Amino acid sequence: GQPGREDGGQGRWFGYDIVAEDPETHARAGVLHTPHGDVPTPIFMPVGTKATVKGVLPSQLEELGAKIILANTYHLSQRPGEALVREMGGLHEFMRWDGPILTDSGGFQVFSHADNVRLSRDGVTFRTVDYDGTYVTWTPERNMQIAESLGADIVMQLDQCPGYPSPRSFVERAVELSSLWAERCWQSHTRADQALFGIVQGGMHLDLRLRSLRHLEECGDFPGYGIGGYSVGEDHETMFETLAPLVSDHMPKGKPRYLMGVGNPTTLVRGVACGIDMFDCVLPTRTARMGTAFSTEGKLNLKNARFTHDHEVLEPGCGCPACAGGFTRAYLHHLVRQHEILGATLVSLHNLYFLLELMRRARQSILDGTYGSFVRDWMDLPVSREF
Ligand code: PRF
Ligand code: ZN
Repeated sequence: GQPGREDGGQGRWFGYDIVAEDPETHARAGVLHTPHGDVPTPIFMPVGTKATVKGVLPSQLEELGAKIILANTYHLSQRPGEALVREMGGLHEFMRWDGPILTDSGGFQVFSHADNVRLSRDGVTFRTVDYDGTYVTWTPERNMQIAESLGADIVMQLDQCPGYPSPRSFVERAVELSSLWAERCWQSHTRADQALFGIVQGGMHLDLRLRSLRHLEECGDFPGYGIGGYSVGEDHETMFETLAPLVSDHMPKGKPRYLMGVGNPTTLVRGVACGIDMFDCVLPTRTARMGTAFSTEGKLNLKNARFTHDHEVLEPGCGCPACAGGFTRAYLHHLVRQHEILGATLVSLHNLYFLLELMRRARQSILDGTYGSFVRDWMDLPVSREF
């Protein structure tokens, strides 16, 4: 059980209010209440895996309008270790970001960063390839302990995310394990100032997705749900075939829905239409470090020689520090080619702003009841064909 969960009144430490529903689509605008402040939804959450959104100051994140950021339990438990973070006053204090933070369990990172991964009903054992190569065993209880030491506002259950394609029996087993772990995370989670989200798995099988959701609803009263196991190699249409009915017909309406690891602008626009409230992805910052900027014209690969003499900013009219500051594509082309740190920072700021602003505009259009035409307008832009 979770102490403090009963308080459903005003001033509660966690809760979700729906403010408006779009008449044409399943989109909703809401407010997520956390101990570190309110989060308007739909929202994009910048990723700060190792307790830093790479190359960007917390004050700059605030300036961009970021309301909540991510960090990762797997990486932080390896370095500097959750004990150190706790000793330093918790994640907010350690990284000097006083807004809401969500930590992912690491259930996903284990499969992408570790090797010799062994699964059992009791948890997961793996070798930490990118750190010291030692073996680590995580039970759901141990994973919750780490999450509680880090002290984020929202924490995710330990889960297993199968790749695509995977045999149905493999996905079924992942649903079983994730359900079992959800229950043990729920039972062992003790921090009253932290919301624990369950995660729906089930690959591209709607019946397995529904089974996963039902298990979660049976094992606890999760204040929100992650939707994992998408954007793992499938194409857009395959993804929306099961995602759309799962979210709009089956997920409980009054709780936030978080589509994990998805940051493609077109998927955000379409996901919001299905009723998704939260997104995160390394895409804006990772592509920025490789010299690629988002724009309504499509992706701009700034390394390309065609930008050598380009006097334009990345996106005319954009309010980000790179564009509003007048930094030209020619200058960014130069910085990126020379591997100058400022190039990565400026393009990261622009790309993050692009997704944050996209979700702000989406939210406004839901409030106006015009989200259907917002989606159609987006799909007419060249950028929608590139992402
Ligand atoms: N599970 C967890 N984190 C994730 C995913 C998942 O399935 C994904 C899949 N797109 C990204 N991040 N715990
Ligand atoms: Zn910009």
